[in-house]
Amino acid sequence: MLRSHVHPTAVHEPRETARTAATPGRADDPERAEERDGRPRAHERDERLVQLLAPDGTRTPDPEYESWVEDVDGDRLVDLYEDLVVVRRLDVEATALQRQGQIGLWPPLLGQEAAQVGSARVLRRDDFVFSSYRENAVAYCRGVDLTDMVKVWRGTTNSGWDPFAVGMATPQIIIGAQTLHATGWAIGAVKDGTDAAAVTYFGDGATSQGDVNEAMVFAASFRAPVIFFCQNNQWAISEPVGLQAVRPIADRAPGFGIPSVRVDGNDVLAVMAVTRQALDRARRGDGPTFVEAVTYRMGPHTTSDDPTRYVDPADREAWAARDPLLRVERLLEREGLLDDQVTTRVKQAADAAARQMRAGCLGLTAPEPLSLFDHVYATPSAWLERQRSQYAAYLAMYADDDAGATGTDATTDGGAR
Ligand SMILES: Cc1ncc(C[n+]2csc(CCOP(=O)(O)OP(=O)(O)O)c2C)c(N)n1
Ligand SMILES: [Mg+2]
Repeated sequence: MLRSHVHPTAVHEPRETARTAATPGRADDPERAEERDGRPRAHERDERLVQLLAPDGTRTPDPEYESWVEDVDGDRLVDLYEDLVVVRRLDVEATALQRQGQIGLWPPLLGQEAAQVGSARVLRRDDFVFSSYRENAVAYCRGVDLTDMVKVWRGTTNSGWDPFAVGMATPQIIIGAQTLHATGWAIGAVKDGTDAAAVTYFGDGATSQGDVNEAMVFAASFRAPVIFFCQNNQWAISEPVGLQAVRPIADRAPGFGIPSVRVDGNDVLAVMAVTRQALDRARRGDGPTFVEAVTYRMGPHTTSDDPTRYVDPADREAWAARDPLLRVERLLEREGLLDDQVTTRVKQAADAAARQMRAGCLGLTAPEPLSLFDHVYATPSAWLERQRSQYAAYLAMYADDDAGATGTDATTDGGAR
């Protein structure tokens, strides 16, 4: 299913070659075939996706990819299910914290849990993740502290956590910039003589950003061990993917000399399989891989967005039927692995995580506002000092107003559109 193999001459083969070679048993692209505006939409073509688990919880045979997850036994499936439930619960809790004015903004991941958990759970500790703002399930899998996850959104820190402690850089708001960091890190990993890989997460919209394209040029040239993991959630805020991509997004990578694969992003097993294959290539020295995980953002872009203004409810409903969590639940039911005990334990784990996140968030204390200037440069600069005193004068105007002076008011939009 890889759109091109490592062999450089294969990379430039016309796309039709890969299409006619589609393996039987692959699921059809889950998106709807109707056209609304007459434009050909990339995701409405006769494209195939790697799928191992159908929405009804039955397994989809796939000789090429099922071997990559043959070690996933019943216990591992239950663990994956727990991950999916916990990250969804955390997402709900963080959204509630924003609605209650405790954090300024939250970018929900509802619908994208399998894409994130499936890819993150197959990484090694010494691999390194460079993500956007939406990969909170990846952060959870990497072991990011739950309070650290919301800190930056509460405005009590400039940056959430120590990247080296968890092998994951803090979330990038500048669309696509993290892909450059990942490529640079991966080139460095080779120079260090390790077989660790970088994984960079970004959205469908980001693929039109210069940074992502530049990162792919360098990754291909240096055969950098980096996985470009694109979550095509169909939207870049309110812009549908079809507006910027007249061909599937995965088709872009072979033009750079990077093999790519489209996977059902709502299928945790298929995502694990393609990520493992890509990691294997990276570790063997065969360079980068581009993964397009076809999924759907079931919620708003952020808590500042109102998707009812641009999302067709029928689309949302169609995707709800392909819910990544439900299909694992159905698989577990089919295989007799989901009894009351498991359900209760998983629910308790999710509730406990949510409580922990909430308590941690509410316990965060606001930093002294002028400390913002402390870590900008190692040595003082007149320019920065001038800004500091201007800000001090500004704060003095609100000396009687606790919220304004201490920066604890998190009710404003964080501005991360
Ligand atoms: C360089 C840059 N341009 C524009 C923005 C504003 N912006 C924030 S999110 C977003 C859409 C990104 O869409 P996509 O890459 O599909 O990721 P998703 O939010 O769907 O996960 C835009 C344009 C930004 N943060 N950075
Ligand atoms: Mg998107």
